Amino acid sequence: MTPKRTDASPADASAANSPQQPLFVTRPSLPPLAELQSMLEEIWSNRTLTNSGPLHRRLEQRLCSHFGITNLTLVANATLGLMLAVRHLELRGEVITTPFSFVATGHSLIWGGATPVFVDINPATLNIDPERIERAITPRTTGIMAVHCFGHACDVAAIEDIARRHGLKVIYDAAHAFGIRLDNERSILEYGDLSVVSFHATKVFNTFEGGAIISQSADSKLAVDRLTNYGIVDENNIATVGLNAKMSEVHAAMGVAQLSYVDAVIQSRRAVDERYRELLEGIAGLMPVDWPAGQSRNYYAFPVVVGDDFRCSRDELHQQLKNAGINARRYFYPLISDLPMYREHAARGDDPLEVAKDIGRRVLCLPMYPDLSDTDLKR
Ligand code: T4K
Repeated sequence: MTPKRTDASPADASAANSPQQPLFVTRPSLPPLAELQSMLEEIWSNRTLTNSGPLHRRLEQRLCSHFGITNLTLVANATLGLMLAVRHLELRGEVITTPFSFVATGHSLIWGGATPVFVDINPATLNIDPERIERAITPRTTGIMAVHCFGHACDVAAIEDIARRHGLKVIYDAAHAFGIRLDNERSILEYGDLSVVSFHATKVFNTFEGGAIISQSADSKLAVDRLTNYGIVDENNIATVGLNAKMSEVHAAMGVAQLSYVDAVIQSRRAVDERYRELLEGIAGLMPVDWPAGQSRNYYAFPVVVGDDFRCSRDELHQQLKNAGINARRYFYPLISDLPMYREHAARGDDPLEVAKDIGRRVLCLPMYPDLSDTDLKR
C-alpha cells in the first residue's frame, strides 16, 4: 500500500521539495487528517482525554501485535521512558553507556540517580562495543544502557552474556529502533530487561510526542504502568514514587492512525536510502554507514562518515550544505561525554573513546524522509 500524500498541507510539501527551498534532516510522516478527525470525534463524545482511555488501550494492543511482543507501556516521550526504566530497575552506582547518542540517554541516567560511565563504540555499527563494556565493569557497576543507534541493532548476544555473568541489568535505548527484527525473527525489543522506543516527530513512526517502554514480563509491565501514573494502584493505595508520564488520548489516536501507514513509510525510506547509495558511489571520502547483517532495517537516518580523502572537512561540508539550504545534522556531535555537566556527573572511566571521538568529528546525517524527491536527492 502506498501512503497517501500526508504532509501538513500540499503547499508545504511542494515548497519543501523545490530546489530553492530549505531541506531538513527529517520531516514527519502524517496520516490523512480525516482519519485522525474521526478519532477526535470519539474523544469528544466519550470525554476521556487521558489516563489509559480506549485509544490508549487500542494503540498498546496494536503496537504489541505489530512488534510481536506482549508487554508494552505507552509513555509521553522516550526521555521519561528511560528515566522510569532506570527507576524501575533501581540502577544506582555506575551504569555503562555510550557517548555517541542523543543527550537523553545520559540525562536519563543522571535524573535516575545513576552515574554514567562512557565506553567506546564499534566503528562499523556505531553502537557500544561489548569488549569495552566488560573492561569497564567495577564493583559499583549495576547496569548497562546501550543504544540501537540509527536503528542498527547492538550486539545483543554479547551484551546479554556479559550482563548474565556479572549480574547486571540491561536497558536498551531503542529510540531509533521501531520495528527492527533480528534474522531469528525476534523483535529487538525482546532483549534486555527493558527497551524504550521513541515516537517523537523526528522518528520513523510518530505520535507527535510519545514513546513506549517494553517489559519482559506482565509483572514488570504492571509496575512500569504504575510508575507512569504517580505509582497509583487504586483509590487507597500508592505503591511507589511515580511520575506523570502518560500518553494522552490525542497522541494515542495519532499513533493508531499512523500504524496503518508505517510499513509503506519504511518502504519509501528504503527507496531514498538506495538512491543515496547509488548517487554517492564513486565519491571518494563520503562513506554511507552500512546496515549490519542479521537484522531488518527501518531507514531511520542516513549517516555518512567524511573521510580524510574527501575534498573538505565534515564541518566545512556541513556549512556548505547549510549555505545551500540543506540542513544536514551532526548527529551525534558533541559526544555526551564532552558536555560540560558530564565532567561533574559522569565517572572518570579509563576508556579513551577514540572511535567515538573520531566518528563524532566525521559523521553527518543527510536529509532522510519518505517524500524526498529525486531532484532533492541529487541536490
Ligand atoms: N534516545 C535517543 C537515542 C534519541 O535519539 C532520542 C531523541 C531520545 C532518546 C529521546 O526521545 P524523545 O524523548 O524525544 O521521545 C531531535 C528530537 O527532538 C529528538 O527526539 C531526537 N532523539 C533527536 C535525535 O533529534 P533536535 O533538537 O535535533 O530536533 P529538531 O527540532 O532540530 O528537529 C530536527 C529537524 O526535524 C528539524 O530541522 C525539522 C524537522 N522537524 C522537527 C520537528 C520537531 C519537523 O519537520 N517537524 C517537527 O515537528 O532533536
